[in-house]
Amino acid sequence: MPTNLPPKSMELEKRYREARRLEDKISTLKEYIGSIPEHKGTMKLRAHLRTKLAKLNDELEAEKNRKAGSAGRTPFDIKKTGAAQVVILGLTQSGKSEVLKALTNVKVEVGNRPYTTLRPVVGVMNYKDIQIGIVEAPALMEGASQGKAWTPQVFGLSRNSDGIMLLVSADKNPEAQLGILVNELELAGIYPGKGDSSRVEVEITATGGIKVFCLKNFQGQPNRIGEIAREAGIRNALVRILDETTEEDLRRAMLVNVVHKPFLVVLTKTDLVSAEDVECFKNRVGSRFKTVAISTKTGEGLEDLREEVFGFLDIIRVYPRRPGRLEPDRPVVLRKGAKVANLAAQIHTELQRNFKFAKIWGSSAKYPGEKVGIDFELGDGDVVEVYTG
Ligand SMILES: Nc1nc2c(ncn2[C@@H]2O[C@H](COP(=O)(O)OP(=O)(O)O)[C@@H](O)[C@H]2O)c(=O)[nH]1
Ligand SMILES: [Mg+2]
Repeated sequence: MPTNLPPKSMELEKRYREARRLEDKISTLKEYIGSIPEHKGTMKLRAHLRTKLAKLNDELEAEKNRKAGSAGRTPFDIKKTGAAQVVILGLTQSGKSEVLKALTNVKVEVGNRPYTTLRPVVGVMNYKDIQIGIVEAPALMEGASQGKAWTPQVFGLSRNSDGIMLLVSADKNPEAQLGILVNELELAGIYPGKGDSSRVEVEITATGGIKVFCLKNFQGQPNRIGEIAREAGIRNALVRILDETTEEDLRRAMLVNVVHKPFLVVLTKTDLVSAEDVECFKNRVGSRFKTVAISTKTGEGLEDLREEVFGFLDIIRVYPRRPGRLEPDRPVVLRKGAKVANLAAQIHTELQRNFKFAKIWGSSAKYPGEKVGIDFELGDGDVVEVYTG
């Protein structure tokens, strides 16, 4: 609490601290922020308080949702089913319900009317011994990130998912549809990319100024980092630049809570356009996103789609087998790049603690039953026996 604030701000700060109800906290915090003089010396405090305000608003929203839901839950509180969960996003009539039906055999209403699906609908896709949860989200509308209709919850669903399918119908300017979807997601801080890591991390600290790690990955002017931070109201922070990062990436990371999710673009209703149109779309979009073209009417591309839904999630299935047994157990789903250690930890911490060696069968084994250590990287479909001592 800086001492150079005017008495009015000090008074409001006290009222804010003493407020108990969430609504009161929010209203006094707003007044408090409004009362702080805007100059360089109060920039960090203001930024900090604005973040706090955003968090309180989120809490209030969650509380309201809890009260609104009949059994204390909203239709958007979807429990994860299966090894991973994928969300289907698209404008209305883009074929979302048809795709959900085709992938999961769940019964959903397919309508000629726009906006038939107002709540998320969940289905389960069985694929190669594992189950992947597929959720059809209500249609995304332009301006969605500004909070129209259900859309804040749709973004919540997307943030919590393991991957996002973007559906665009071939007969209605699919590139324009894709542009709207990607733009809306980016405004909501959801970017395409690997699920588990962002390229740049910004950790706000109390003192020490702006410290940068791995500057070599920064593609802009190094002296811009400090300026960008100041523009975002951040004076002290650890900035870790994990991979190639532009000034724009850094600015976003400092301004919004950015997450990265795998995106899969699905061109639907290909039966309504020519093969040329489909090729043209694939050529133009394929370099930016993984793209599959399908028709639920003719069944074209549906098998590819199932494969891609598994493929774009960057997961592998590993089959643990207890030593001495003939048959492996049910597969464990791990992130691509996972090691024997991750498998052992998933099965039982004991296995990891008392690990001696493992034996591997499958594509990543040099020969069947190869003996490997705890840091060995596993591949999809491997059978693994873990030995302890
Ligand atoms: N010709 C054709 N029509 C489709 C296809 N997929 C969906 N439709 C039609 O497009 C309309 C909207 O489909 P729906 O799955 O409800 O879209 P949603 O609003 O995104 O869930 C319906 O009239 C479907 O029959 C397709 O592959 N080919
Ligand atoms: Mg629908």
